Amino acid sequence: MPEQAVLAIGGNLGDRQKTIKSAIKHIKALEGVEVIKKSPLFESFAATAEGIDEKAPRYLNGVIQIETVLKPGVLLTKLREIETSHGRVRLERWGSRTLDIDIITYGNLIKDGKRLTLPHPRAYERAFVVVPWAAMDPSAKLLGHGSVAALAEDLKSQVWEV
Ligand code: PH2
Ligand code: MG
Ligand code: MG
Repeated sequence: MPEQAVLAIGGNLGDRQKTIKSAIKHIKALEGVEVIKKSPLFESFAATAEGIDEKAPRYLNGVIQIETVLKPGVLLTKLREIETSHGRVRLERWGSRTLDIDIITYGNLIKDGKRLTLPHPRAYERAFVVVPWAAMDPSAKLLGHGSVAALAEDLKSQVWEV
C-alpha cells in the first residue's frame, strides 16, 4: 500500500528557487513516488545551533506531499542522492547548504532510528516547515502536536513569502 509522506525542502546557497524546483522534478522522477501537492515557498533567517543568524544567507523553504511505495529508509537514501546531485556537501550540522530535503512525516509512522526520526523531531517548532505545510494543507495534523495550521499561526511572523 502506498503511504502519504510530507517532505520539507530548503536551501540558502545558490539560486534557491531553481534548486528547489529542480529537486521537486527529481523527486517526481523517482520510481515509486508521486508528488501530490506543493506549498508556496517562504523565506526566513537561518536557524543555527546558536539561534537565529540574521547575517547568514537566508533560506527559501517549501514542503511537498508525496505518495510512495518506497520504505522510509529507501526514500531517505534517494533524497540524499538528490541533495548530493544538487551540490550539497555535508560539512557541519546546521551549516549553509544548497539543498536539504527532510522527511517530516511518513504515514502515521513513529520511529526513532539512527538515520531517521519520524515524525521529524523539530518540525512542530519550525516556522519554515509548518507555515508552508499549513498553506498547502489547512487541515493537516502533526502526530503529537495536533493542527499544523494552529502551530503555523503562532510562528508565522518568522517567515515571509517572496
Ligand atoms: N535548515 C536547517 C538549519 N536551519 N533555517 C531555515 N530558515 N531553514 C532551514 O531549512 C534550515 C534552517 C537544517 O536543516
Ligand atoms: Mg533540515
Ligand atoms: Mg536534512
